[in-house]
Amino acid sequence: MNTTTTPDETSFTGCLLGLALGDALGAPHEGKPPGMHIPDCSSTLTYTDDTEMMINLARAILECTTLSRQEIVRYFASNYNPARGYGGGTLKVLSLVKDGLQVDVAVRSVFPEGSYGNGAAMRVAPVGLAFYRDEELLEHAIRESALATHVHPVGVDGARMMALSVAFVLRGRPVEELTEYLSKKAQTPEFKKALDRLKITISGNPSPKELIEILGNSVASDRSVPTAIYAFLKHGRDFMKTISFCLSLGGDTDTIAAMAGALSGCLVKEEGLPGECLKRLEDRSKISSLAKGLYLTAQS
Ligand code: F2R
Ligand code: MG
Ligand code: MG
Repeated sequence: MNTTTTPDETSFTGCLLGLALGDALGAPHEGKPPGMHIPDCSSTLTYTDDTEMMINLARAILECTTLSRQEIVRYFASNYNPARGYGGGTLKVLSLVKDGLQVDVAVRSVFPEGSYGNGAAMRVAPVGLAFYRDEELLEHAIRESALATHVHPVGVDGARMMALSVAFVLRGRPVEELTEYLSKKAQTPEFKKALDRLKITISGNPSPKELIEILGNSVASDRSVPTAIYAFLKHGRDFMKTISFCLSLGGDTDTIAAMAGALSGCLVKEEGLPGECLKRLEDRSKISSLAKGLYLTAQS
């Protein structure tokens, strides 16, 4: 894979802390209509399912000798708090696996064709970090991490778009080339079309309402991952501007802000994240330690 620069540890911590901050700041506004939703760092920033799953995935990467969907779902199912606002399909998959059902059966129990929700994409950043140097390992890990809960091709492709974006930013590739790169990598017609729309939209200045119509703000992977990438491309060099923009769109604010926050955090590094908000982030030091572990894994 074409590596232009060697990232340092603070790109890794910036990425995972950026994801958790985006999730926690977006959570109070999830499901609201578009509007002026101001990120509030004045009290404890509590994360939701997006970050809980990211933490479990990072732990699986660091602790498993062979990274498989069976191992990954075991981490998800044994360490989840249903009160963190999980998607209904994912919640059911995790409870079935916890009760002993095989993962490949459980993942088709709610939606026979699998979930196209953004659950596999919102948590996948640790995969992009750990395997950014090796395309084959990266693709394998993306697939196994997605198939632990999401087997619909659109759910899997959303995770691919996010993890490939993290790896792209980490390798120091020019951000302006990201959409073209992803267009070549997209595997489903849904994502190919969404990326075509993104390419056209990025050069304009649509209102939040227009942007939602074009790219979406819902829990569907192809209607939220491109939106997060748009937010990153427009505002990613300023972390809080990126998050404020995501919140202004309404809809799946925690998840769109988590995905855009991971990309922005990777680019601006930990020092580019707002210190006052970081201080109040739940499990900050645990997330930081996981990111440092992934940094060591990526170098080995
Ligand atoms: N679930 C939520 N938010 C609602 C509750 C939050 C509230 N604040 C609270 O505290 O309770 N957010 C989280 O869910 C999203 C990620 O979802 P995931 O993991 O992909 O779940 P799921 O259930 O697989 O998919 C989500 C929905 O998409 C629709 N869907 C998916 N595949 C489908 C298919 N094949 N056919 C029809 N519909 C399908 C369903 O409506 C699923 O429930 C994130 O926003 C996270 O923050
Ligand atoms: Mg959530
Ligand atoms: Mg959400």
